[in-house]
Amino acid sequence: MAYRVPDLRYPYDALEPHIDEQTMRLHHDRHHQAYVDRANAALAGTEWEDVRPREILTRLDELPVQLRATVRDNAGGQYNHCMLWRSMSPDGGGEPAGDLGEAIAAAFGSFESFMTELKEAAVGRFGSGWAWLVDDGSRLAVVSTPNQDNPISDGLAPLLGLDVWEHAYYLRYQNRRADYIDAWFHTVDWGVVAERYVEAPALAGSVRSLDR
Ligand code: MN3
Repeated sequence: MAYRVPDLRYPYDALEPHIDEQTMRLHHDRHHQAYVDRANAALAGTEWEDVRPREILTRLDELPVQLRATVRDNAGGQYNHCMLWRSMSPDGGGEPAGDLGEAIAAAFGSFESFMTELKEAAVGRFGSGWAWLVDDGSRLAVVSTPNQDNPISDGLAPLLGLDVWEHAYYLRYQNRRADYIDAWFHTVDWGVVAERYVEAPALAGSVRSLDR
């Protein structure tokens, strides 16, 4: 049951002008595929090859030490990018309503304050990594991670991830990471994020119950 790169649910050019077609092709077909290939090569023939990336990322300490760094980076790359493609949409943007909208307002004061905080975390991430909206089981927060680390390894349920590796934006935005982030907000599918929010308490609880 090797990992695979899922097809996009929209055409490569569907997120224009915010995210350009060439970036989507390279990011999805080449960069994501490379994480999948490296994860599969590392996991093949081990007792971990049928374990889903999400679970592996909560059990990194249990991996054989010679596999750990490679699997952390590349199972992380698989999980993070699968989340990313699903949480973007040509019909994205705006702001969330309902329970998620209320939870964001409760945690950050307003949706605008949340966007500011996520952007600051994303701009402030030195080098390559991600900024995240997470649920710790009781409240929402913004965190950032280096490389392909996912907050789930720290017991936090990831609701939305923003990729700030240069491969995510350099072709169109060059060094203007902040401009890319402003544009990316127009692609966020808040319906998908709201579904994750519904599942998050159980996820955060199950992560905590691993007692790590
Ligand atoms: Mn990426």
